[in-house]
Amino acid sequence: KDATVATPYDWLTASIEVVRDRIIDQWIKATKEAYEEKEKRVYYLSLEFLIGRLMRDAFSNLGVMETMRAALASLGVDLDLIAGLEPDAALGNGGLGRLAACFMESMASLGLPAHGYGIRYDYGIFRQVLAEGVQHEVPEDWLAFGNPWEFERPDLSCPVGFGGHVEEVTEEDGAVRHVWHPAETVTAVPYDTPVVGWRGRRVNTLRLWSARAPSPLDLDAFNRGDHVGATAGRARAEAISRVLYPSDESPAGRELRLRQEYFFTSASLRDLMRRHPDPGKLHEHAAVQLNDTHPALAVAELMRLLVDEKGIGWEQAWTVTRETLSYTNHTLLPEALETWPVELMERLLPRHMQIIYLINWHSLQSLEGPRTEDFIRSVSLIDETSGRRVRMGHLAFLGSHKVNGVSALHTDLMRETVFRDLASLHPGRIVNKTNGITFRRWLQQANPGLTAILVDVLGPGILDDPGLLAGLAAHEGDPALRERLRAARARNKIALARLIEERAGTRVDPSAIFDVQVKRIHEYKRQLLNLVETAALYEAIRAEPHRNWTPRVKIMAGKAAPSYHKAKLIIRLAHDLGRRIEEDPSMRGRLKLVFLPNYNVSLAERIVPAADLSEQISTAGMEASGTGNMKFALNGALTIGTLDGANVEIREHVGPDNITIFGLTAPEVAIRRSDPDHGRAAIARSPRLASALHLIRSGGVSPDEKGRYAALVDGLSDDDAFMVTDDFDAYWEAQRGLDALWADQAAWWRRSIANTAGMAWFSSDRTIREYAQDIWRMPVE
Ligand code: 26Q
Repeated sequence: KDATVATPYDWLTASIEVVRDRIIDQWIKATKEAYEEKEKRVYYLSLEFLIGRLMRDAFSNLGVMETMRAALASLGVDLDLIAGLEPDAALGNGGLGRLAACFMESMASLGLPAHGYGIRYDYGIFRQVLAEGVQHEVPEDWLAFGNPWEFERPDLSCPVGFGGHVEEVTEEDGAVRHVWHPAETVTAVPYDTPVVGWRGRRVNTLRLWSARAPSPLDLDAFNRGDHVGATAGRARAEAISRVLYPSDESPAGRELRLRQEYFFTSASLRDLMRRHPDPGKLHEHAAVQLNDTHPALAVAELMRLLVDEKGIGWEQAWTVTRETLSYTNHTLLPEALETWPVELMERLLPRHMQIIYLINWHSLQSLEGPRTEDFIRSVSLIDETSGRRVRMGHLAFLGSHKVNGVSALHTDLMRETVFRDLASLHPGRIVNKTNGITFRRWLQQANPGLTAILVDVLGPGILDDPGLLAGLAAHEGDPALRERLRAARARNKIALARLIEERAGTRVDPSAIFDVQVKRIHEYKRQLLNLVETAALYEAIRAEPHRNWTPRVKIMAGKAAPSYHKAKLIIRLAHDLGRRIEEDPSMRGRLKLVFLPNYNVSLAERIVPAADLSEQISTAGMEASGTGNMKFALNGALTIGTLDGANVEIREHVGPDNITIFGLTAPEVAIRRSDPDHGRAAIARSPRLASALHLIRSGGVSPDEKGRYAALVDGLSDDDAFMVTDDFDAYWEAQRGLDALWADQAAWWRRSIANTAGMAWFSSDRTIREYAQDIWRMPVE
């Protein structure tokens, strides 16, 4: 296009294509080197990659940001403006998907030969639109204007079968071979996206599969005049990669989901096996990491490929499979553990079901000594409690040489709960790999102001070695540094205030505490605890309007799963309570509550650097790790949180005086749960809690529908499974302690500095080094 007719979007595409062409040489080199040197490679299988925007990442990692900025400026184009037009690649729900994206960046930055495998969804996580606090889901058409980052590779397409039957063929030597005759075939077409490491160190590949019908058109049907039927097969096949399932933490047992899981697992395994010609030695050349149970069918599929298609004996195939695969668990919530009805599995994947039975038989066969019925039931691959279902976590566990938790606490709980009996049979299989985040995106790109100060104080080495951040501790009492940090934060807060005005239509005071809770909406994450405390604070300020209240802006954001009614009601409560506060003149300059719509990676990049306080208040024992907690602490926000997930380790690294911990511990939660009356008792003990709940329950924030929150509040007396009531008083006290701390800015900033200084260990580079050493058995610098 000529510059006179080019839109800003065209400039974006052009900028990406210019830089993209420089990536390709490096990219081809990396592919070739790995092939020639026969390096071991790692394959990260994940149904989610929540990468967000790619342009800033690629420009910054290649070191061409300033060159591009200047070049564009000379053409009259503002780089920041066009960067804001790039759509988020939002192919994930939350933490699990974002972790996969951070890992891809770290693997490239560490020079590891790595491939990500997933699905190229036409529609990523839905766009959240709020109408009077009610969430509506709108399709996220991220590919509408094309995607300059991806390369279609039709030459590498791969057929994936479904359904049909299994034939037993007896060979001349009497051996029985199984031949699966699928009733249906779908073609998996790969799309490759380059993943650029820091300083262009290495360019790896994210390969996402798109589903195509092998034959796009049934011409016979068309010629008969059946114009709809002629493309029906195509619609069915292509539905597989149409849309990401938006339920985080609670598997909706839908057939299409199982089809997605098998589709990408099968295509990925077959694709990677092409690269390693000797299947009997696959484990020496390939490490395959399963991101949760979503690709757990890899266990059965790899066995099928080795035994049925490559003719390898069962025992050897089982060794190769186990030595190749490893599995990361991300949750212990019982309702989130994936299981599939045997009947569905038999219909969709008949050969895999046979293999699963065989694996189970071998596993149960090898049990030694007398075992109780309960023990056998608990280690079986088949759950028989309500209909017969395949336990995908158990399948992934048995088929892996290492199974990891994502924080120290979560790993301990894995050993004690879901996998207790399996772990006793396979000691040493469960290991801990605490999550991390890429500092390139979450510090350097998201917070250039803070980064510049860190470079100035600690030297440019911090860009390459986060360990040097520890040097900041020596400056914790330096008033000049504190002032620079405060000014940088103030600029980020002003920018966020502007965004809040644009998107939520309300003005916030950048000099107030920015108190932030942003994450998926879930009962265990306890946004409700935050809202009840906000209601209590509202009442306290009303009761004593002339006291010197510390000004606070509570900022919340997050999506609710479309069918999760309670989560949607919590969003609505945030909206209603926020409005009530807004309408009350006595709250002005004291309290504000805003809920920002459509939380995503790009919004997180603007919120995190502007936060003073980070809310990490899940019911102890329920948040596997959390990674938002790390992003905030790295950027100098103080944390108020429970002893849950990675909060426990954050406390160890930043020091217990520099984090505000409150509430029941995981073992205390377990004990308290056994008292059926704990909720009612906690409310009776706390007049402040009772009053705040009454305000909400009686229509105090919803005068147009007084009963709107009745069931939500009553649930807290009857069955407060998430300990909102039990932790309320401790949370309130912790918050008031932070109010007092804010008044002593020197003390606040000493803590903030200690946070940034102590967070180096949470770099995903550290996490990936640990995976490489202990799980993948690959060399890394
Ligand atoms: C499963 C089956 C069917 C449909 C959907 C799902 C599904 C989808 C997404 C189940 C779970 C998820 C996502 C889980 C998740 O994000 N877990 C988070 O993982 C982070 C990275 O380890 C942790 O930090 C968080 O604590 C954990 O909640």
